[in-house]
Amino acid sequence: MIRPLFFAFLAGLLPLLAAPPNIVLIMTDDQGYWDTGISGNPHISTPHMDRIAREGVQFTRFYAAPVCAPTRAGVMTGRYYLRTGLYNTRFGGDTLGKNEITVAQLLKRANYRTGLFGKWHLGKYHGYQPQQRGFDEFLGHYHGHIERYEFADQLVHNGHPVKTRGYVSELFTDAAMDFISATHKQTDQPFLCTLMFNAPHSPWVLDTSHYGQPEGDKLLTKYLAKNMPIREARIYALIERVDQNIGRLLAHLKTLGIERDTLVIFMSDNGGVSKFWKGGLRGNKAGVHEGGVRSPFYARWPGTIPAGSKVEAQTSHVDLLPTFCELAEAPLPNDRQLDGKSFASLLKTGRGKQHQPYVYHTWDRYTPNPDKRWSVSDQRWKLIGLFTKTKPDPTKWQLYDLQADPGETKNIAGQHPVEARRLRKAFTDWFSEVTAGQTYRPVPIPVGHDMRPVELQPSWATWTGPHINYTFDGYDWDTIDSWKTKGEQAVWQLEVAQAGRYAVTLHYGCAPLLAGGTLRLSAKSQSLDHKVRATVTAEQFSQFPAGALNLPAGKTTFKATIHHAGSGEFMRLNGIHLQRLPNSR
Ligand SMILES: [Ca+2]
Repeated sequence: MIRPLFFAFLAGLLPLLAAPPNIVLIMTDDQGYWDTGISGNPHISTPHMDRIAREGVQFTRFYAAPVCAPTRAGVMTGRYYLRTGLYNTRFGGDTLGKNEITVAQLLKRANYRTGLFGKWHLGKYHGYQPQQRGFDEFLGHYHGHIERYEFADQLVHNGHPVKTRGYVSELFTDAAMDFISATHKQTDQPFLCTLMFNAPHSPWVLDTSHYGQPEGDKLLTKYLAKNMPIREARIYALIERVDQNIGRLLAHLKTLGIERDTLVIFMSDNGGVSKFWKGGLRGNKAGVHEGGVRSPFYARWPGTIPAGSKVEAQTSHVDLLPTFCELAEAPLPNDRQLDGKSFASLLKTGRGKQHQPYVYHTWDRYTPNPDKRWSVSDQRWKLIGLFTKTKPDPTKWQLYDLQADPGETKNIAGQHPVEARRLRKAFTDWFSEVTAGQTYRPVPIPVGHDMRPVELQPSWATWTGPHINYTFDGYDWDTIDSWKTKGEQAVWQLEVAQAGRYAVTLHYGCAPLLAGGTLRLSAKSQSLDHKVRATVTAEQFSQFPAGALNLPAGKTTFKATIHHAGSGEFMRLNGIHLQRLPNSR
């Protein structure tokens, strides 16, 4: 009798003795809750995403934020984005505050090796880049999206621009697989591998090929044959292209013999943009209805998570950090409020009916606003408010019983005023707390930390004048344009690391007949003038050295002003590069 008892005792200890798992976090970009086969979608084929759910657990009420960067901020910090200084997906507001601590930093302290492959979208300048926020290895892009998916543009490796070839979903997967192999074979460390696909975000580019029919075209042909609009067919094809790569990654873990030591999570970063089949959910990305915020969430850890299980408790992207820290035995930061709560026990048991008492959403591109586009849900009820112009208008609130009506079709706010008031109070209490002390302005651009040029991007500027305009065209391709008259101006806030002389290089296009104006560049009391030159056409951006300015250390305002107007549109300014000159003090 002693022996079985003894072994039972040992078996009971085993989970306690188990080493912290490797963690592979796979995130897609703009994939809807409904864009997988296992969600019931009869049109899309996602066998490997489905397999993660089938061999593990599916969380049916897992919430991201309505848009990209807020979710990523929440995943990285365990805190709602409004606490982190981040408030936008553009205009420099897509920068994670410097005092935030990321899950990668915390897991590194627990001996994890950390990698991020793909989209970051939490800051591009010195001090804000992934390798400076806890990632040992980063290959990917800083911004919300890129333009070229094959021979991808805007990619960087640990702070340095790089050239790559091949299709971007394969490239990021290869990088993740190589990171996993190297960590497994060359170190005795566990790893956190975050694979952040930029697909299926717009501009919905599939592979091209010099030879034969590329894989993306095959998938596109398949989906077009189902009589869906080309936009939807592209999105489905992009998702299946990601799915193929998830298949390669899962096979790689098996080949290395580390499947049972590795937790694999699949999720999206906000609601879906596809509209062809939505499984009865309402809304899309950027909204606060379920379709805007509910994300697929599948997790597999063979031998630990019971296969085929489902968790219906509402959980949030902010729960990932505390969950990972619990699994990694990494202490949580004790000097700040976390919003997330570990769901490690829900993962391990594959069961759970309650987790987060409330999940909150709000999204307004420019200024966080407690009366515009907000929602709060508990396990059963959800209250939504939209676009009140002046003061809160409770008669416009929408209340849904998510258990009876997950499609949010019947507004029952009138029948349940007590629930509506309770939820509104929970939301406003939360909003006041997470926004306390925040200013929501772009951080000043760090300049002069090393000798490399720093680009002052159009989207980080503020601009004034009757004609001047900003054109969003994919971050690195944005311009300040349409300006015409003397005094029209773009302004950047800088934080100069080291006083010195800085070369100023302008990147712009200017139609031949419109050249000849003068741009004045100034910082503090100095300025230099640049006579605008023609390019072949305004959409061709060339580099023009404009001279040098002395910049003092610390905060400085840098201005580009029309000093003499030309004969029409002044220029399309794509960026200004500042480069510290050698031996300058
Ligand atoms: Ca997104």
